[in-house]
Amino acid sequence: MATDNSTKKTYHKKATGKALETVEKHSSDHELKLFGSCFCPFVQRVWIYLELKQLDYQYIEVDPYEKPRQLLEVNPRGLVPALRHGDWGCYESTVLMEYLEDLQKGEALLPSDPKLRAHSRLWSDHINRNIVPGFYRYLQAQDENSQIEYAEEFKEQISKLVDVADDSGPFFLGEKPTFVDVQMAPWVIRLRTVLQPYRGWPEPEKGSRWAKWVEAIEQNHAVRATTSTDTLYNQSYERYAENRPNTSQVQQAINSGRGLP
Ligand SMILES: N[C@@H](CCC(=O)N[C@@H](CS)C(=O)NCC(=O)O)C(=O)O
Repeated sequence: MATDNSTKKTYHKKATGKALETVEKHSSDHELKLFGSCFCPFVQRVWIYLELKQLDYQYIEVDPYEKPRQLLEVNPRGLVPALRHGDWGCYESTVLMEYLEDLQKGEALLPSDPKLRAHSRLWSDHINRNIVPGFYRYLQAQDENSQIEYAEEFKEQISKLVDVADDSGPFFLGEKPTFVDVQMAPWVIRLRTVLQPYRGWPEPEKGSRWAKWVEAIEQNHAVRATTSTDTLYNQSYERYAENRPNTSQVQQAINSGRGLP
């Protein structure tokens, strides 16, 4: 029997809420261009970075599954985020954050002490290697036993990060958000808007260090300025929650046990 896809939700192609206001503020032509997609957490990292540093830039919404020419010119792999700066371009969210840092404009988001910089890079690597794939593995799991198993693994990877965060916080290194907070923030937003409705992800335990961190991230002005309404994420991630075939390169990498693109 043919499947009825008429009630299925798919990804949004236009930001909503505060993120839309920010898109509109940054629609004029500028030599620094961020090619992004409103639902994408990797894009949101770079977008938060630009907002925290209060840099001038142009935001250009693209559909990464249609792969328009202007995206492919910067990133032949056709993934967002991609950044064009004058006649030069680059991609990969973590690399782009480092590039923006190296411009030495706006507030520094990597600490100046070499040891603290290494600490930040080490835990940023943990987020990319363990937390991000753990999120998708858990969300894409369809049977209950795997969901329980992957929920546990995901929680353990988050706990490792929280255990090495500054004791009083509220952010990873203390009072202000820095590199690691930005690496993590888009997935924190998607815990409440995606994992909670689809997988029953719990609210952080009241009074815990984790609760303090989540609240600080959710309230941060740059995070808010780049966040759409809850419905946008909820609907955009139904594809992952149902593990729908051909959802994305990330989804396929998880299904085949490969590293993320
Ligand atoms: N490792 C990349 C991942 C970027 C990524 O997977 N972006 C998704 C959107 S959230 C994409 O462009 N998908 C297009 C596709 O799957 O073809 C990064 O950190 O920038």
